Amino acid sequence: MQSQTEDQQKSLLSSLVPAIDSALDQYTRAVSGCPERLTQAIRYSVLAPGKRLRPTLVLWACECCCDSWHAALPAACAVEFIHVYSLIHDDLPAMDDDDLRRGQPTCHMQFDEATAILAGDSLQMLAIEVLTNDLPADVAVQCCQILAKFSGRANLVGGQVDDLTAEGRFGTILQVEERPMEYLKEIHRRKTSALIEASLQMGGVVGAASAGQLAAFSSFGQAIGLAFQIIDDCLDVESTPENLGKSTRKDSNMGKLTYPGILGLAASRKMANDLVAQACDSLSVFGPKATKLRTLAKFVVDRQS
Ligand code: GRG
Repeated sequence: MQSQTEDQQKSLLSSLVPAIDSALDQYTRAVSGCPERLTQAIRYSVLAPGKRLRPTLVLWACECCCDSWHAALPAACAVEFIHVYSLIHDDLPAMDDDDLRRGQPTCHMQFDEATAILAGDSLQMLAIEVLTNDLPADVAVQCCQILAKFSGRANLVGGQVDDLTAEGRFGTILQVEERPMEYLKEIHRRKTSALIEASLQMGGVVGAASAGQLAAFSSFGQAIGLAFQIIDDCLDVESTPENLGKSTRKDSNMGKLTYPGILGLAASRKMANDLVAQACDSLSVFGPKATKLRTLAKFVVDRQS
């Protein structure tokens, strides 16, 4: 991995994007009964240039277990649909109130609030539809269970509620001042790491992973998820909207709880690097088969956008 140049690393990381984008395009085409405006809003947000990090994790986790990623493409798209729904809803005025996402106006700015809410709603159901239509029944059930758990009230949505609570949105801020690091870690475990862990679990399930392999994916997902969020916090301070395709310095300007806010930039980046090293160690059960996942983990801390 160390001998790879940055260009080789980037081309490996984007190697599955054309296959993922083509499947996302197929799954979001107009269907009878879906109003044209809704199809447009869904496709506007889904097909915008995202990094496709989560679908790539699904596919490589599957490949680690059964030497091929193709069977996991429906699961990869399902995770991306949930991710995009969460971005659309997070950008709404009632949540983070953002007007730029993936380098283009957010869904509610391009269309309107009601359409953005409904596009997000549709994407949740599209994820379930794709899993149950295009995977063998037993695998589909397990993938639905994983996705429901990690994107539901105790994880993605719960993490979002606690994040809003930490902003003081609902009145009293509980426990944040006494234990800011613990509170922050717990928010990000649910808001960011959960969907990353779900991606690896779903890829593993499609690839018929053993219990030990699934446990290794969980440790890896939790560690890179936290590292990903720490770097996201750092980039919010260090980067520009042109580079990130979304607004910057919003968190620090709002006095939001962030890793660089608590630890400073250098210590935050060190923490992220330590987490990535720990994540890579947790994949030892796969040996060289996990080289691509290890490369992706390194990208999480090296990324500039
Ligand atoms: C609305 C239920 C609900 C949850 C919202 C997605 C989210 C939770 C909040 C957005 C802000 C944020 C800091 C999320 C953490 C996860 C994250 C960094 C998302 C962005 O993921 P990328 O960088 O995005 O992979 P792309 O556009 O590349 O797919």
